[in-house]
Amino acid sequence: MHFTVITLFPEIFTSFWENSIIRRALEEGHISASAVNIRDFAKDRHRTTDDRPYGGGCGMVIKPEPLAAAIRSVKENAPDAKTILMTPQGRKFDQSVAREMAGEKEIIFICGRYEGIDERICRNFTDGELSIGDYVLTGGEPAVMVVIDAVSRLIPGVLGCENSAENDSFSRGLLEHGHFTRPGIFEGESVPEVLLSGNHQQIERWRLEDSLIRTFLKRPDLLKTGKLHREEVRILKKWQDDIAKLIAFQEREAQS
Ligand code: 4FN
Repeated sequence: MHFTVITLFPEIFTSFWENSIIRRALEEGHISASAVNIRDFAKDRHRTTDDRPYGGGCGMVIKPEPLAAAIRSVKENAPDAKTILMTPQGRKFDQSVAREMAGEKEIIFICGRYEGIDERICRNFTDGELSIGDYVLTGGEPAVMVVIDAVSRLIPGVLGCENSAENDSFSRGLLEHGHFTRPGIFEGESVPEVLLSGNHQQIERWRLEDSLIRTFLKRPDLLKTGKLHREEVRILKKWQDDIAKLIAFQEREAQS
């Protein structure tokens, strides 16, 4: 997979490329990535990349000519690349979008700054618009990092098998169970006993229950979209029975 980011601030990405998983993926050749400076494609004496908006108002807009030149230049070496504009107006990014994108060969991301980019670029130079969520950002760069991080780890070979993308519970639509490491007792709180038992079947069972209950309590919306395994539905049923028994007991108490 090759990622190209078109931005006014390519320096923002230098430490990102050098970081952990992305860095190893780059070194091992699973992905390649580059940041392209829009300013390098501004041909006037001052290398202007932005201008005042037609119709007035405050703020600046990224000019179309240098941005178009940057996109064309990148596409010369990547004619089949998908060009994605990062914008709050885009399709909402999530794990299923990440999975779709991991199947692409080359992706070009365009980051906005200031008030945004000229509308004619949005219309004629991009294949899609993508948003990481509903909040105000000062630029699309952090959004691109989110997307590249999430997509890269889905590319075969990028993760070791110890934390392969298939295995983690979020890829199954559940939150992660609690994690514990040494010491066994920390400031008076001990690790759940089952995790010390060495009984792997019971440990897996505890982790699944913990994942399920966390998801139910913190993010019940996640349980409405993903399909649960039979075992998971059984666990929910067990809780339902336990709660029903508690309620029945309390109602009997109230009567007597
Ligand atoms: N943001 C909203 C409404 C109006 C404007 C913004 C906003 C950066 C260039 C876009 C934001 C959020 C998620 C890119 C937000 C994203 C951006 C993203 C982004 C500078 C113009 C801007 C959604 C709060 C109603 C600034 C909300 N994912 N404008 O943030 O690029 O990718």
